Amino acid sequence: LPDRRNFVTIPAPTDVHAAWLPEEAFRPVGTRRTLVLADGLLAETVRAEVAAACARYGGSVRQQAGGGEFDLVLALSTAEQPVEVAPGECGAEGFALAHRDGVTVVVADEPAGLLYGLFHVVRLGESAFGAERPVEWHRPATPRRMLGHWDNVDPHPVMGQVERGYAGGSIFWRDGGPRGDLARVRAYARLLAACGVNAVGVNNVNVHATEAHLLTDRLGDVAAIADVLRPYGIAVHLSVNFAAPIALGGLPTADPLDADVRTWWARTTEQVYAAIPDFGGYVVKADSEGQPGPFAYGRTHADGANMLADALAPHGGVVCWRAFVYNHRQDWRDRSTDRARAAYDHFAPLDGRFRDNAILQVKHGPMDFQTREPVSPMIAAMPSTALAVELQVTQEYTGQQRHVCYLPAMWSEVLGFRPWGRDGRSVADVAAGGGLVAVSNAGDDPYWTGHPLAQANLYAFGRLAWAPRLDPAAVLDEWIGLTFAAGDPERLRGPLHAMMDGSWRTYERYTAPLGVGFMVRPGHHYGPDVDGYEYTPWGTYHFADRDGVGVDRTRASGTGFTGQYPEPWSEVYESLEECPDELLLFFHHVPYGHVLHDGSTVIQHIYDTHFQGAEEAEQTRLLWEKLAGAVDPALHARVRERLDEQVRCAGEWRDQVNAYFFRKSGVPDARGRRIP
Ligand code: GCW
Repeated sequence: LPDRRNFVTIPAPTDVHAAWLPEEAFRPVGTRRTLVLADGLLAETVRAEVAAACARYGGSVRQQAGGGEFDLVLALSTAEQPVEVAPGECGAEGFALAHRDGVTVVVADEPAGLLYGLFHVVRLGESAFGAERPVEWHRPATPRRMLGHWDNVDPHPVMGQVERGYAGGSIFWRDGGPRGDLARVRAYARLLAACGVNAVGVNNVNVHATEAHLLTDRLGDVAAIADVLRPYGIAVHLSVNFAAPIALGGLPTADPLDADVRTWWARTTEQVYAAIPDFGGYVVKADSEGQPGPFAYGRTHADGANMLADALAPHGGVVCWRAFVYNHRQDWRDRSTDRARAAYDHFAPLDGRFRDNAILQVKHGPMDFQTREPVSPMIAAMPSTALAVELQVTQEYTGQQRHVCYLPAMWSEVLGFRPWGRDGRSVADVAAGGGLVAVSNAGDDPYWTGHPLAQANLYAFGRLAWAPRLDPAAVLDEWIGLTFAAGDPERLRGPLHAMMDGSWRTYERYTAPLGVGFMVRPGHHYGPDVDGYEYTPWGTYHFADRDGVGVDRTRASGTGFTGQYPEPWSEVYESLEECPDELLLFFHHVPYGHVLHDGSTVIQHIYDTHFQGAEEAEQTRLLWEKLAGAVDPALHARVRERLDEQVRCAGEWRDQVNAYFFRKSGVPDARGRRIP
C-alpha cells in the first residue's frame, strides 16, 4: 500500500457532533496503561486512538512489553500474550477479549481485529476493567458490512447533492467536485469503524454524467477519500455506469460479450487498482429506473455482472450487482403485472450463473424499503449465488429524519426471518455469504443525520451487520451510553427507550396500513397522499374501492407472487386465515369488514391505529420536553423542532388516511371519534 500515514495529523472537525465517539467515552481507556503489540497501518490507528485518549486523561501507551505493568493489552495472536489464543482463531477481523489477573486483553490475528477490539473496550467502558472475564470471541457475521451513499458530485436538478438525503449535503462532494473536507471524512471513518462497518460506496447508484468520470479521469478524488478511510479498515467502492465504455471509452457499444468492451473494463479496472490497491469493487444499478444495462444488448444480468467480476477478479475485487430491476413504466390498468414479482422473475432463473466475486444485492423487501414489507422471496431463490441484503438507513419512507423511527426493530425481524421455515436458515445466515449493505443516512449536517436520534440507526446498522442477533434495545443502550457519556446517560435511558424502542411501530400505525405500503406524496415521498401513486406507472397500488382494499398476490386469484416463496410461507401468505395481519393488504384484497386475528375489522383497525399512532407521536414529544436540561440545549432544540413536525405530520397522516377510508367505505368509527 502507498505510505500515506499522515492521517493522524488531520485535526478533528470542530463543527460536527461527536456522535457515539465523544472524548468522554475514551476516559476508561485514557486513564489506563496500555500496551499495543502489533505493527502495520491499523495498529498505528489503534495506538494513535489510545495515545489521544491518554493525552487527555493521563494514561500511557507503550509498544513493548517488559519493565512495567499494564491494564490493557492489545496484541496480535502471534505475539506473546497473557491469554493463549492460537493464531487463526480470530479470523481476518475478529478478536478475543478477556480480563484476567487485573489485565484486560484483546487478541486478534490481524490489526483490524485489534481496532474492533479497542472500540469494543470503549463501548464496555469501565466494565471492561472490572471483574474477571473468561475469553469471549467476537467475529463478524459477514465479511462485507457496507454503507452506500447516494451522493452526487454534481447536484442533481431534482434530487440535489444527495438523493434521498435528509442530512444536508454530501460528506464527500459539493458543487461538482470533492468537498475537500478530509477531517470530516476521517471523523466519519472513525464512527463507522467503531460500529463495525468496513466498506463504503462513495457515489449514487444512479450514476449521472459527471459521476461516471470518477472511474477514470476523476479517480484521484476517489483515491483521496480511500486514503482517509484506509486507516480505519474501510474499503472504498464505486458505483459505475454500465454504459461507461461508450461514454468514457468512446466505444460504439457496452455489450458485455464484446471483446473490446471487456478489454476496456479490464484496463480501466487495472488503473483503478494502481491508484487504490485495496479498492473494494463496483456497485451497479443496471436496467433499473432508467439506468443502462445488459438488456439493451439482449444479454442477461449474469452476462453483465460476470463481465465486471472478471475485470475485478485479478485484483481481489467484487461487483455488487443490484437486483432492484422492475418495469417503472407499467400501465396501472394492467392488473397482471406485479412489481413485487420482478426481481425474482428476472434473477431466479440465473442462479448458479454468477461468478464467485459477483454479489447480487437484494433489497430486503420485494418492493422498495417500505415501512412494512414481507422479506423478499429472492433471498431464498438463489442458493448458488452470493447474496447481499440491502437495508435503507436513510429514512426515505420512514419519516425522512424528521420523525423518530428507530429502524433496528424492523431490521432485526428481517434478519431473523427464516424463509424456509423454523428449521431453515435465516436471512442473516444467507447474508453472511454476501454481505449486509445499507444506504447511509449521514450528510454534512452538524449532527451527521439531521435528526440527532437518527444517529442511532446508523450506529445500529453497523452493529447488526457485525452481529445480527443483537437485541435492538441493547444496541440502543450502547448508543445511549456512548453518545451521552459526557452527561448523565442513566437519566436518559428510560425516556429514550420509551421514545425509540417502539417508534417504528408507531410510525407504521399512522401511515399506510397493514403492509399495503406507499400512500406517500409522489416524488419526494414525504407525508400522506393516499392515491398519490394509484394511477401512475410505478407499480405501487392499493386498489381501494368502496368495498375493500389491498393487492391480491395469491396464486388462486391474484398475481401469483405468493408462489415465489418456499414452503411454509407460500402457503401462509396464500391463506387469508394464516397471513399475518401486518402483511394482510400486501397479499390480499379484502372487504373493509374482514375480521383480523385480534377480532377487529380492517376498517376499524385503520381508524384505531391511526388515532393511536398520532397520539404516540405526541407522547414522544412530551417525553422529550421533560429532558430539557438533561442534554445539550442545541441538541435538545433540534430534536424538539423535529418532534413538532412529526406531531403535525402524524396528525395529517391520521386525518387523510382515516378520511379517505371513511369516504370510500361509509363505515363510521365504532368509537365515534371525529374523522374530518
Ligand atoms: O426507492 C427508490 C428511490 C430512488 C433510488 C432507488 C434505488 C437511487 O426512490 O431514489 O435510487 O430506490 O434503490 O435505486
